[in-house]
Parts: sequence; structure tokens; C-alpha cells
Amino acid sequence: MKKFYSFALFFSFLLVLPLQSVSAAQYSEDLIPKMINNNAPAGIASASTQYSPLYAAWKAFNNSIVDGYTDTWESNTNSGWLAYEFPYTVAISKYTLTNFDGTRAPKNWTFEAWDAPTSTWIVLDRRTNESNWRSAEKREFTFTNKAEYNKYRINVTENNGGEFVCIGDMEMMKESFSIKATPGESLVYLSWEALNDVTSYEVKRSAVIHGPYTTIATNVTTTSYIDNDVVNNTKYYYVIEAKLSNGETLKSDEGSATPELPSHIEGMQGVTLPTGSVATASSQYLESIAHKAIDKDMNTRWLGIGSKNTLEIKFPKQVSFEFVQIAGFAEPISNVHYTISGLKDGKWVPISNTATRYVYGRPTITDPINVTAGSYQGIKIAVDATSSWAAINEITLGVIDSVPTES
Ligand SMILES: [Ca+2]
Ligand SMILES: [Ca+2]
Repeated sequence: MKKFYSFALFFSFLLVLPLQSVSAAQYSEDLIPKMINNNAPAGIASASTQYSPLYAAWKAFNNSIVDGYTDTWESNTNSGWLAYEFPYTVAISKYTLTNFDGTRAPKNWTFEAWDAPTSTWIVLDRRTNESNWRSAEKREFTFTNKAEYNKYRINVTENNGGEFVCIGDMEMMKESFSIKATPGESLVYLSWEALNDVTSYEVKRSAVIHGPYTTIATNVTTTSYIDNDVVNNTKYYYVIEAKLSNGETLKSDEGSATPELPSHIEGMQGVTLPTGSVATASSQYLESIAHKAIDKDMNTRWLGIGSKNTLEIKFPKQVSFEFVQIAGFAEPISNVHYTISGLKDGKWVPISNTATRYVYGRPTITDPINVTAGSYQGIKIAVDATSSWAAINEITLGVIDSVPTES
């Protein structure tokens, strides 16, 4: 019995541990863009001093140390601060430092946020005795901060003995979770990572990157949302705000999408394939590449070498459709056999019988081919042009619904 008891304890330990690790904070990618000077591409890099313009503040935010000291920020004293100002407010709660020179590396410092209303630097994190930096070593530092500021700095009070302070690279992150925004026709489909201990989610939207955002939905208890209050060909930015059971909130990364109307091709039924579809072929003749079968231009075509070829197209989202229409070209004119497969859960499955269409030596819109109605991530068309070469000018889909369904 005792043995059984300890066995049960062992299992409860196994059960509890993964839950704890799932609840552990997750962080965004580095939120500072790869800087090319102190003011570009966005935000402002600055420092207390610089050894020379070659060692400017932005060199610590250029995601590189390959060019030696001139890829680092160096002060001209053995202490000093290095700051980055975001063009928006964000609650930073993690930063990293990448070493270049161990004796010039920071040893004692505070990480601070600029509080504009009180014009003071607020200490968010304090580190002491950070020594023995290895070459190119990157150290991560996390702390609790829920308040949003736009300017942060590391204020180095002592380095590891060198003449100057040197920082190879610095990154800043926030606690976050991921969001996916997928454009549809007159709608945007949002889905996000499920979090533990959440009472509800709020969906926020902005017409400009990084907000400010307007709340468009509250008390959402699922991890997806369809925003159909949108204008086609307009880009929207989204964040999800998770309301945690402890009363705190957590903002997701930012997602963006541009909803768009389906395109039609004169004379063809259905709509063109979603923007961002990628076409490849078993063979292609010179400049008559696979993509020309889906470029929405009836005067261009994909031409395979020989009579038997396969054209494969992957969509950027799942599309539900019930027929495929093909505009082909055959010279000499020929009976062409088309067999269509759909990509479902990562596997190609046959969705049509072999359809035979008569194709002329000019762009020929053939009768639609019925397929097993369903939601697919791509289509594959096996073309057997009998005595001719296989060419496709355009493809349209008889779309039922283009809202992606998360598996
Ligand atoms: Ca650098
Ligand atoms: Ca074309």
C-alpha cells in the first residue's frame, strides 16, 4: 500500500509540473527593430556618451556583433546608460544583453523606464556582480512589470574593469501570447493561443500599427473571433487582451490582415485563388512558370514540358469550394484530362474524377469540374494533354466559404 501511495505521488507530480510550465510567462520576440541609425527604422536609440560615432547607441540595437567593436555601443567612460524609445507604449518585462568585451561588459546596473508624468526614471530591475561574460554570451533578464512606458534604459553603474562600457546587443520583450489574423472576403478571422487561468478575452483593433486600439469585442470565451465589420482592401491591426483570473490582463502580440474582395476573371465562374497562393509544377517551359496559371491574367499561362504534368497550389488559408474551373491552352488542339486533389490536414486526397475537356489553340475556358465540397489548404491538378503539351492560363474556384477553420 505504501508503494502504491508513493506511486500516486509520483504521478501527481507529473501532472502538476506541466501545468506550471504552461502557466509560466511567455514573451514576445525582440520588440526593437533592427536599427540602422539612432532614428531608423523606428524609435530612438540614445546613450549617455559614445566613444565616437562609430560606437553609437544604435549599434547595440542592430542585431549584430560580427563587425567587432564597431558593431557595439561603447561609452567613453566606465559607466553610463543606453536607451531605446519606442514609438508607442509597451510593458517591457524582459531584456537581453549580448557581450562583446568581457571587461567592458556591464557588472552592476539598473533597468529603468521613463515615467513622463513625473519626469523620473523608475527602476524596474536591478542586477549586481554580472561577471565572467564569455565571448558573444547572451544573458536574459526578466522581472515583473505591467505598466506601459515608451522609453527604457540600462543604467550601468559599474563595468567589469575595462576603460569603457561596451554592449554588443540589447533586446527588449514583453510578456505576450501569439495571435493569427487571416484575411477573408469582407472579414478578418482571428485566432490566438489559449492561456491558462483566463476568464475572458477582449478583441482590440486599430487602423495604425501599434494602436491606439479600440475594443471591438468583450467577454469572448473562445480563442477565435471573426471581425466582419471591416472594409475590403483596408489593413487592420489587432491585439487580444486576456483577462486573467488574478485580475491582471495580458496583451497578445499584434496581428494584422487586409480583407479583400474576391477577384473574378471575365468569362469564368467562381473566384480567383486567394492572394498569397504559391504554385509549383512538375515541369515548366522557360518563362511559362507555374505562377502564371494563377496570376489573374488570361493572356499568360503555365506550360509544362510534355503532355503529362502536375500543377500544385498551396493557399495561404483554408478555402471551402465545390468546383474548379480551368482555362487551358493546347496546340495542337486536344482532349485534356484533369484530375484534381485537395490538400486536407497536410495530405493530398483525390476530390474529383478525371474530367475530360476539349481545349483549343487559344485560351479556352472549360466547363467547371465538380469536386468533393470541402475545406482545403491547396489543390493539385494532374494534367494529361494526350497529344499536346499541358498548359493552364487561369484557375478559379467555386467558393462556398473562405473562412479558415483551425484544426
Ligand atoms: Ca550590435
Ligand atoms: Ca495567367
